[in-house]
Amino acid sequence: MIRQEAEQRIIDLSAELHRHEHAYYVLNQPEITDAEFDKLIQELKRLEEEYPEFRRPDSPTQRVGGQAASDFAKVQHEPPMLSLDNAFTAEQLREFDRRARSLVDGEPVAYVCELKIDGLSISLRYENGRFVQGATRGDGETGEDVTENLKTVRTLPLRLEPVDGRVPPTLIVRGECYMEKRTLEALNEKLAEQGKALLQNPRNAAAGGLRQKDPKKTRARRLDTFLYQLVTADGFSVESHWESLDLLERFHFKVNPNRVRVQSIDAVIAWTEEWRERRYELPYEIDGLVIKVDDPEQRRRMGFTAKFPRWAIAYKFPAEEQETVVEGISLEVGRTGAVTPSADLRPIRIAGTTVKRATLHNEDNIRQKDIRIGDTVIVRKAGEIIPEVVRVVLEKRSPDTEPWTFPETCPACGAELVRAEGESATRCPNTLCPAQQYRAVLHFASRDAMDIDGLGEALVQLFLEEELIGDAADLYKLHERRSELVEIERMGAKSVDNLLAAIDATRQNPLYRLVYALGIRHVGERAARLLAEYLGSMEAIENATPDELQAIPGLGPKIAESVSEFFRSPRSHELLQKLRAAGVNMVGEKRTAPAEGPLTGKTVVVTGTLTRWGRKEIEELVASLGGKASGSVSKKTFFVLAGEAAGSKLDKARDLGVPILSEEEFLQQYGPF
Ligand code: 3BA
Repeated sequence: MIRQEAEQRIIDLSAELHRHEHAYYVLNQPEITDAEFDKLIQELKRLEEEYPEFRRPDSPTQRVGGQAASDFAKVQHEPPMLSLDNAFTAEQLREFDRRARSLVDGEPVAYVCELKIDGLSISLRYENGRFVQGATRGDGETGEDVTENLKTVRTLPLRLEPVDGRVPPTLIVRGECYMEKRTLEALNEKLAEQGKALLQNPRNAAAGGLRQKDPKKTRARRLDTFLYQLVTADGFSVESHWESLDLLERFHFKVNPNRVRVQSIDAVIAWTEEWRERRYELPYEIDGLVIKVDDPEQRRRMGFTAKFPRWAIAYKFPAEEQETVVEGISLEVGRTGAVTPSADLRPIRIAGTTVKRATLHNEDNIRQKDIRIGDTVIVRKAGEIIPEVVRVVLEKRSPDTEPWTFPETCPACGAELVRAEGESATRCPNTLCPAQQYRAVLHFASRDAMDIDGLGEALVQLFLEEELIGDAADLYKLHERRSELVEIERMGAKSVDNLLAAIDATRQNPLYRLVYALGIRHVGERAARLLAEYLGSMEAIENATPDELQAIPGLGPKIAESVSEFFRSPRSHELLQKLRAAGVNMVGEKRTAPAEGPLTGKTVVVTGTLTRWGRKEIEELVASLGGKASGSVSKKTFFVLAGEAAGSKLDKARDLGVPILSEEEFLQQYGPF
């Protein structure tokens, strides 16, 4: 075959395969058999290998997944991805409708009703018809770049189907990435076999799938998409949201077919009633419905509150409740020693899944509800939330049940449990408790912490039981015991070497990962980054006083106290000493010292929505003036910067006599920026 012919054949094959993918995955109407499809893909692969210069990034062969990402780059969402206000009852929907109509001078309002897919929101970008970037929602302003992973999602068009013979130069579309129920069940069966933690809901499954470092793993998760919001399509005009959904379909996006446009809130309510039962027929989970004003001009007039558009609302179905029996109450010891009770239940089906356990939260909850072993109880499961026991069915209580009392000793180590004054949690005070150690090592190795590939629940348990490790720092000495590891059941030489290499690589991790991995109470990833950035080394963090810690912008007294407490413990010193000796990186890029400026030493509280700056931006701006942005108003607050729809913080500021500045006043006094 000559070069030119090859190029033409590659183009033709790509077009044909794109067509078949759409027919098969999006429309569910295959035109050829799987075998025929495979044959075409194989031919294309061969040609592209022979003529790599003709391979395009949007080729159907590229769904296998490209380069593995080490860390996901941040993506700024423009405009930000909003969130939705909730309604739980028909009356709340009527209230939403009344308000919507009053905002457009009593005009009639048409609504589009959609299913609310339980998944992870994503934003996709196409340039000249090609898929160039996909990101998760994140906090709405910044998400993570998961382009390579999204390319493996079979329903996602890698190139747009032209509409009226053309594609927009830029197209931005948003929607949901999700996993079908049976895919999730199959995956959970596999995880259970491997003794790993199960995925709680489709949202976690999608999030986990999209955060795989290796796109091949994402591909294996068989994720899917529904798109529901056209943000930009230069040169294409639509008169309504309803029309934009049709346009998305014509570009070959997968749009949920279960949608209606209605002229009254009564019709909206009828639709919610229809789906209350029908939702269980769907192959995927929905966590409600979304009701949206159809007319873009009306939307514009309705505008936004601080957090939500006033032209859309999520309707949540009432949580499903079922009756079952408490067969036992078991305790779990967490990483920081908190002991959480949960009910072992006679298995029941709730909202399409089997439920065997429900959280009992804490001692007071059990006492207040007087939950006893043997009781018949009402269990509720609502969306993401772990099932919980709502109440006991007292009529069914047998006379020989006894009130349950919280054990006095730790189920894992026998230490006497303690409950601090004013706290609801019961704790095991023994930092050497094997259950805490287990959780601590697991946390240390987890993805957002040190990220040790291949070290999961089963192995950590095994290593602790076999006394190959006593704490997380011992992981770095495992290489000395390679031969013992190889002997261990199920671990071949190759997987041992992979694990040792993975552990070794984490010695060079950035400082914030280690800070987070220590598992200090209240120190999440954000606080860990702040500590690492502002103090620059583990030593500086260890030696910082609570006041110095609190001076870090964005770090509150609760975290500061917790950090100090952690480093006061001899146990923590020993752990850090061992980590240091193992050559784990303890220094980071230090941020330049806080700027000197008109706000030096002052604390400012920002509340409400600002028009010029996002949350992070204003915090940084205040920091660049030498000040610190804090979350709560006190006597010491220098001033409150109030944006739109500011709430209770303003009242508090007025009460305390703290000055309140509008955005304009702030700009006048401290600008120009
Ligand atoms: N429609 C989720 N937000 C949705 C565009 C608005 C919106 C959703 C929706 C704000 C679903 C909030 C996150 C977000 C894109 C912001 C839907 C669903 N519409 N059908 C009105 O099916 N889960 N979620 N996503 N922008």
